[in-house]
Amino acid sequence: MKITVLVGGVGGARFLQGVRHLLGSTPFPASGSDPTESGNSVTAVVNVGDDAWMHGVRICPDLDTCMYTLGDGIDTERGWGRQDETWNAKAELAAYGADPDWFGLGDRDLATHLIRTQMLDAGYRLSDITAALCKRWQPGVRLLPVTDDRHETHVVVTRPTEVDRSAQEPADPEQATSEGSDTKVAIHFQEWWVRYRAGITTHGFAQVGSEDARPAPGVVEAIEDADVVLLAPSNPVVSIGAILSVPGIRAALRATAAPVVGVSPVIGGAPLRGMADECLSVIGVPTTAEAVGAHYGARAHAGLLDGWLIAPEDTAHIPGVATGCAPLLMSSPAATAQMVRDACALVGVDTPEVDNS
Ligand code: FO1
Repeated sequence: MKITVLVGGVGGARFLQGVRHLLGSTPFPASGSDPTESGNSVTAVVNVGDDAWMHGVRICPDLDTCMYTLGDGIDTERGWGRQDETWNAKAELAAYGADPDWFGLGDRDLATHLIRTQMLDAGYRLSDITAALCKRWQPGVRLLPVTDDRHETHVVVTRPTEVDRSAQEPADPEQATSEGSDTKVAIHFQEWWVRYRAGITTHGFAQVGSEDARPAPGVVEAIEDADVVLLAPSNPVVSIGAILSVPGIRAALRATAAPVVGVSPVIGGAPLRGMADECLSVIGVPTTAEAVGAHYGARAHAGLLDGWLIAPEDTAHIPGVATGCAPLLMSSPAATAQMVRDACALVGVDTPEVDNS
């Protein structure tokens, strides 16, 4: 059986643990290996919108969160970065006054970014680099960046003015307006998310990088050849939305013979973690299971979904989409595996019984 999953960071990684629990670890298809030996293969198409250059290294938060989580190297408390982490390099950078000082660059994590940056400098593609890093971590599923091209999520905000305007008459009235609170700037998603915690006036999101970003090798095939495609309960705007914004992805999802099923990231009208509600309100989508499902849309009506799995606390009626209820708390890989099973069943795809032992 072949399952392909579109995932973001923390929620996506936990969801992949459930898919792996359901189908068992699938061989990481080194070139030429037959991933169908066990009859099963799991491919994760991972968001790269969070990716950023910081302190001269390339950081890929969602790929690393999936790799560390599935490879048992994640700090489970934070949900990102390495367990048993230290922050010496971060402290030394701050001592030099190096910006940014608001981003948590861990010493162990830094090794991953150094390897990735060296390989990028040597001309390797991100998808090849990810496969190389996964040789160490053995995630048990194939992790593919949605694109090898730069496709960062930037956020249009009104940056809070550093100057406390009540305390100072601006010397130059012009300067006052130029620093006025109505100045819109685009900042990187990481600054919006980590430095400002989405707590500033936000006008919209934009994908920045190569105008002609293309799906990474294997991504379209993984969508076309799947028995089922799942949209993980990741942030529908800056994770799933950023994946869908890569030219060619939507077309592949609408064309695949595999049913496409989404799992609601909203439970009881609120997101489980992260700031999906802030992101949804920026694009004018209510934070409800029904609104998010309608935002993805029914494949029968120019959208993407054949099925939409929601929590018992919620309701959703989306014409053309088979909607079902199941507990959506990813409290363990076995519980998540049951969610995956329920999502597949929604569109008539049989999967093995969940091993709860
Ligand atoms: N998230 C934070 O809230 N604070 C951080 O300092 C931080 C550092 C960080 C370093 C590496 C990495 O791979 C992820 C990191 N994250 C941090 C998470 C990151 O911002 C993710 O993009 C978001 O959590 C959304 O997935």
